[in-house]
Amino acid sequence: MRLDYVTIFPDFFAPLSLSLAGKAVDSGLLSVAVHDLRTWTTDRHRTVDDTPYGGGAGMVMKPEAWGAALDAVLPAPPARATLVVPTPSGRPFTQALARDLAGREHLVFACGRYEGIDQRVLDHAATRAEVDEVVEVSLGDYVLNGGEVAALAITEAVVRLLPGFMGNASSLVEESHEDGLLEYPVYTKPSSWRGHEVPPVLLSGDHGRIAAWRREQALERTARRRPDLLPPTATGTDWTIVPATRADAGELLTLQRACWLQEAIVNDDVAGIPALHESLDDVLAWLDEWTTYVVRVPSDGGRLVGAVRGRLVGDAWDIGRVMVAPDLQGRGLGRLLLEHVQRVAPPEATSYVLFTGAQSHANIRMYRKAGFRLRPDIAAPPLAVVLTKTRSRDQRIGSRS
Ligand code: JD8
Repeated sequence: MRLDYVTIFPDFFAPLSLSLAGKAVDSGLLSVAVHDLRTWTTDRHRTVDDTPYGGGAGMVMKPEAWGAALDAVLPAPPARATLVVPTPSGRPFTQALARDLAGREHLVFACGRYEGIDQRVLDHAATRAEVDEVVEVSLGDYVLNGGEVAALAITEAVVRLLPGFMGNASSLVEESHEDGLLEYPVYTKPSSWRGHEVPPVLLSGDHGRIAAWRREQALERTARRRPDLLPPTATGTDWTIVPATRADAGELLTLQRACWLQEAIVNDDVAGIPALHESLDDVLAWLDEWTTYVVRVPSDGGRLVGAVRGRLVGDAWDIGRVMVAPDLQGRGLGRLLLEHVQRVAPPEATSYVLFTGAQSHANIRMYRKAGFRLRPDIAAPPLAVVLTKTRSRDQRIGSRS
């Protein structure tokens, strides 16, 4: 693979020779060249920027030097290169894009500064025979001062995927974002450190249990930190679980009234159901007290179709307000919400507790299927029943990470 960088700060790429790319160059896997854009300026001040047409703050990078630089750096047809342009307005850089770029022969990074590069440079590049694609890409939703840092990060993510580069290719498979989940927590010797123990399952030698535990940890961590990464359920509906915000309060109030009207009918009890008597302020108030998640359907205008909340009471994770829009019930969303709220419980929680209407047989079935058991020995609100579930020690340890 060939990598070219065009920048007004060539020294920014000195680390390339040090890092992994350096080794790849030594092993002939990679050829790298860094080019100073000012090489292609024609005035004695080596000017690369000017004021923006249409006014506004800052300066814009002029097209002439860029055009000349790309003339020189792009390969001669029929060879082609991919022009990679880091920009905050680019498509998100992902592992999938890294894999895609790693499959290409030649990448040319155009590293902008100031307010950015005159758009005509990119529009013109897209028409050139020696350019197979102009990839405008963003490293993330924050603002940097230029494209160099992004180019370095993209380089590392791409080069390490090159065949024959990573010592043991197998380790590439198990990584975050490779299987769509975040990584499970990792441990090494000593098994006890400053009063912190390694999860016993990892010392068990039982590879089946270890694999299951790691999968559970990856799911739990992803659910807590990146619910947006979680795969849609088997029903294929693009449900996305996200932390609730105060902006959700109105829709939450509407949904809970719809859901608990059903409960009131099957349990023949309107007066005794708090969810039916709450105001918007009540919902806003409990949103501050409870850890709450909502489900929205992007393909349905982001409609709020489900929710669940949890809070720690003593050492029990108190689960409540499991809501599914009436028209979407029976498709597994309730189970998904129940799994999610269990995963995000803090390590202090040694058990889960919830209650539902004594006549809410569908709910009770779902909870029992999820491992909860009825607790007639625990006092329940009028016309309701309590169910609890013990939490495994490994689940608790894992939720620390
Ligand atoms: C390229 C100029 C600075 C950006 C005015 C600050 C990527 N994830 C990312 N955040 N920022 C960049 C990025 C920023 C750049 C350039 C990439 C070229 N700037 C500009 C617009 C607002 N200044 C990036 N990838």
